[in-house]
Amino acid sequence: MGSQLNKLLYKFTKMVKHMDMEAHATHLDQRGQNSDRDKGQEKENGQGKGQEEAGSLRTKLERIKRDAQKVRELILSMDEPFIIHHYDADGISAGSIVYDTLIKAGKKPKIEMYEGLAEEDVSNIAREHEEVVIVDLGSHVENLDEIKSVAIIDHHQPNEHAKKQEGFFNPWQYGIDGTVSASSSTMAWFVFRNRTYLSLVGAAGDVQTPFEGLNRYILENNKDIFDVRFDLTLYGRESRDLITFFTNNYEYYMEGLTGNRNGVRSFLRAIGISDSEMRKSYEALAEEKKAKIRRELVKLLIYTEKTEYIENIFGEVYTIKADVPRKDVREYATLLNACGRYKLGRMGRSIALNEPFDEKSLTRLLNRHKKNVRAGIEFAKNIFKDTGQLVIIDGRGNIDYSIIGIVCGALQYKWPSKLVLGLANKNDVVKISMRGSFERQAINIGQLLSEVAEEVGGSGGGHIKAGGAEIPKHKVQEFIEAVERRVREVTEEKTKGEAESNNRR
Ligand SMILES: [Mn+2]
Repeated sequence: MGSQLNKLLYKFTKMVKHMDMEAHATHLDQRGQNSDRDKGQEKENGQGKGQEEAGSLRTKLERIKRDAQKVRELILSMDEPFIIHHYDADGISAGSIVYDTLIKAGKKPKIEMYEGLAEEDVSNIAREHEEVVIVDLGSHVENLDEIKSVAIIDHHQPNEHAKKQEGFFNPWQYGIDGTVSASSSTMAWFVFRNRTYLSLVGAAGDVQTPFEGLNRYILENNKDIFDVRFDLTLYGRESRDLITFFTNNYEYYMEGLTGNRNGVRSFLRAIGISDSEMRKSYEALAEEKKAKIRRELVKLLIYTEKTEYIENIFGEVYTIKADVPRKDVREYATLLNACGRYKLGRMGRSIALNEPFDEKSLTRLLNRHKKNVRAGIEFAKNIFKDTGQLVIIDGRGNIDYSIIGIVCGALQYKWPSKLVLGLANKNDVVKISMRGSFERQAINIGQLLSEVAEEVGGSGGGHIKAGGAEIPKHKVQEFIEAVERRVREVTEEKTKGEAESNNRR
């Protein structure tokens, strides 16, 4: 055990030293070259990971660029297009790329934000508008042909009807996975090559970091716009004070720090961070202090035997070089998501397009959001039910569906070996959110939700550690039982597998 600890310490000290060197490199290009070297020759085809796709992406890119040109021509041939975009950061970013391009081209576009697009919405739109651009929506409806002239820029898995539309542009057409490698903003960028910074803000909003595929292509080919470096990936490097930055990191539970302001304060004090520095953001600190924090965090994680977190809390971070409201692409996306969540499409687009906006009303909005989340968390703490495999937070009628996922995520650290499942009412369906941690890695939450939701006549999806679904109201009990059954199966298989490998030893 002792020698293993030394090995780990050696490995991570080297890693952190490398980071320090990188941070000290004054020449920006040098950083670029480092990351190019790591990526080998894959720069051109935009493939950071997933080597198997590498060769073909170059040919795919040719087709993508050609089709992007066609969609561009179609949209620019419209006189008064009606743009519809989804209500999250990706939808707002992609919609803003399209809107801004059309304004610059002297058109008179109208634009509106939608929470979802049902077939009756399409019919209504078709009655009032002949020229329509649908962004980050529209790949699943069956009646797009009711609209006289329509372009669809999206990354959701499309149905056959959508694929047949002339102005349809979607990464799945090229065999590219739209859940991880390209967002709607990515696709909108390929169409218009305008407002480049928004392409990856949208992708970050859809949790597509670390960037690969088409996102990587944009990153590697726009070094004047984006900066990549290796650093702490915890959320809030730019907008949170140091204490909040570590206290509110619920993604990776750190002994003595997560959820513990006093713990964080004494940790920071012990490593030589002054009280006034604690009030600053991580990004605002002097380089040597940041390096100190990184080194001490690594030590802490080694001593608390959470070494598996080290590779997760350090990674690529992406910033925008221009003067924008948030430099970090994830934090920029958070601003847009907040606007979307509170139905402030116009404000979201203003922020996306870097127009002057009312900073005060944004602060008010963010505070209102924080207050809602805090109230949701307090409520959840009192009513959660622990069923053994799952912790269920039934927020129906009490927690808004737009924050149920955040509430589950914020509390998940309390039950590191369980899955947290949240419920909230959303119009005439029930919204499900699920969060889980590393101990549950055998379960892919996105996949689980997608399968079980379908079984009960709903739909769902997501990522390994987080996912969501929408199911019919009367199917909640059936859904929960099916999830528990599935979790039990996987856990039993895993335990069996471990027992077998122990026997072999
Ligand atoms: Mn999207």
